[in-house]
Amino acid sequence: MTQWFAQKVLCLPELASKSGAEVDNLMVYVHWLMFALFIGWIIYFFYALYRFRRARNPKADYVGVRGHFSNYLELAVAGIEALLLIGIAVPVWARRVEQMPLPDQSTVIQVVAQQYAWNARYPGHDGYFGRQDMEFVSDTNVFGVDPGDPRGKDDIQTLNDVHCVVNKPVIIYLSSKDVIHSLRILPMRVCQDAIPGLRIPVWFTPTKTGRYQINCAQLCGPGHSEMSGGFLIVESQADYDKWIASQSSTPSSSFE
Ligand SMILES: [Cu+2]
Repeated sequence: MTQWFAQKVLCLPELASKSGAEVDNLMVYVHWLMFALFIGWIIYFFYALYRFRRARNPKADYVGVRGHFSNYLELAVAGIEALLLIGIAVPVWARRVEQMPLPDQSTVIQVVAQQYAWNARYPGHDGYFGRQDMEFVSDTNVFGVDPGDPRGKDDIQTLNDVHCVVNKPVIIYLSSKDVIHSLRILPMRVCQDAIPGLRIPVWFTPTKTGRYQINCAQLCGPGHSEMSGGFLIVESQADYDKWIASQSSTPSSSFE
C-alpha cells in the first residue's frame, strides 16, 4: 500500500537503494496525515458554515466552545506528529549517520565537486588511495594527490562518471573545489552538500544496476544545470572489475 501510494500518488522517482524505502515510507506517512487533516478541515469548514448560519444565530455567542473535543483532537494530531518525528524520522536519520558500512566491505570513492562537474577518484588495484595533502591541490590536481607516493600511482580519476557495484555499500567522501554544491542522486535517496574544506561521508547501497543521473542541489553558479551531466553507474562486480582494469595504468601483478 505504501509503495503504491509512493509511486502512483506521490510520483516519487525510481527507488534503487536499500535504505531508500524508509525515506519513502516516511514521506507517505506524512502525506497520509496531511490528507486526513485536509479532509478534517474541509468537513469542519462546511459544518461551521451550516452550524453558525445567521438564521440560527442572529446574535453572536461570546463564550464559544464549551466542550473539550477540539482539545483532544489537537492533542491526538500532535501525538501523531511526535510519533512520526521521534518514532520514525529520527531513527531513520540515526541509522544513516551511525551505521556507516565498513570501508573494506564497500566501494570507497572520493568525489570533489567543482563548477560544473563531478570529479571521482578510486583507489585502483592496490585498494589504497595515495597520500593527499592540501599543498598539492591545484587546478589540475583537485584531490591534492602526492605525486611522490607510489600507492597513488594506480589511483583512478574520472570526470562525471561514478562507477559502483550493485548490492554493495558505497561510501562517497564528498568535498568541493570551489563553492558549495550538493550531491543528489534521487534513486539512491541521498542528498548531501559538498562544502569546500570539509570531507563529508555519504553512503548508500544500490540494489539495481543502471545509469542514474547525478544532480547538483545547490544553485552553484550560471552553469549549475550542467552538473546534471554526472552519472552514477551501478554495475555487477564483474563489470566493475573490468572497468577498473581498463582504467588503471598499473597492472595488479606489480603489487604482488
Ligand atoms: Cu553545483
